[in-house]
Amino acid sequence: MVLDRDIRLTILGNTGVGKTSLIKRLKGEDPTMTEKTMDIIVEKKKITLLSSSRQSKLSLERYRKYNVIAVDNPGDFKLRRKWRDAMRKYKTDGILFMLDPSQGIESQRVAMEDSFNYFLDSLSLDPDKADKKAKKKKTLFFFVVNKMDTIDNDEEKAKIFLENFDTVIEDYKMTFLFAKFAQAFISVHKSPYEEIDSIFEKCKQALY
Ligand SMILES: Nc1nc2c(ncn2[C@@H]2O[C@H](COP(=O)(O)OP(=O)(O)O)[C@@H](O)[C@H]2O)c(=O)[nH]1
Ligand SMILES: [Mg+2]
Repeated sequence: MVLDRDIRLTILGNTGVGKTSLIKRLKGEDPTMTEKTMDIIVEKKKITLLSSSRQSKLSLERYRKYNVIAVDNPGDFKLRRKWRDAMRKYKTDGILFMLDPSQGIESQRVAMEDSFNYFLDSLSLDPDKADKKAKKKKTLFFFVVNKMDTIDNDEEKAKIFLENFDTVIEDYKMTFLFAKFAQAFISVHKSPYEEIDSIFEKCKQALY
């Protein structure tokens, strides 16, 4: 009986949006001290999701543990070519794309476009083949607005900020027909553990 399941997530986004901090939080470490990420770093953490512990004692789900394999990436544009290798090597189940409302929109939109292209490249370097694979691929794109504390936790503001990325997200949807899409609004520094955990809960629900 296999009770453990993997959730393989690639964390992408412009530099400084909070990717490394999120992983630290996932691991239960102090997220306020991060160093610049210069290479792909794979972090693994076995977690029992909150939803599992709420299951009845008769349910297998109660005893299931999830191995979250979070692949951290550098955000600098010159290092983004590593994204393709990261996704290919660790066979990502989905992308957790982080956004920061205190940063400029344009550079983050470029990062989002880069993530689209490198994901396709990771499927095949032949563009036509990659498009075909993408059409059938079951995957998850999770857009996480971080640093909600910098906009007074105003979800309306965050939604208006996210609208700047609608056209790119629409392209994702038209290319990855079987993908699931989700969004969340958090502060890696300030959100309670349950809110951070709920991101991984949603990933689980989307993938299993
Ligand atoms: N105010 C605020 N700052 C944050 C939050 N999350 C991360 N940061 C800060 O943003 C900066 C970049 O974080 P880091 O995780 O290294 O970003 P990365 O380049 O995407 O890995 C650091 O100074 C973090 O302390 C947050 O929720 N709120
Ligand atoms: Mg980093």
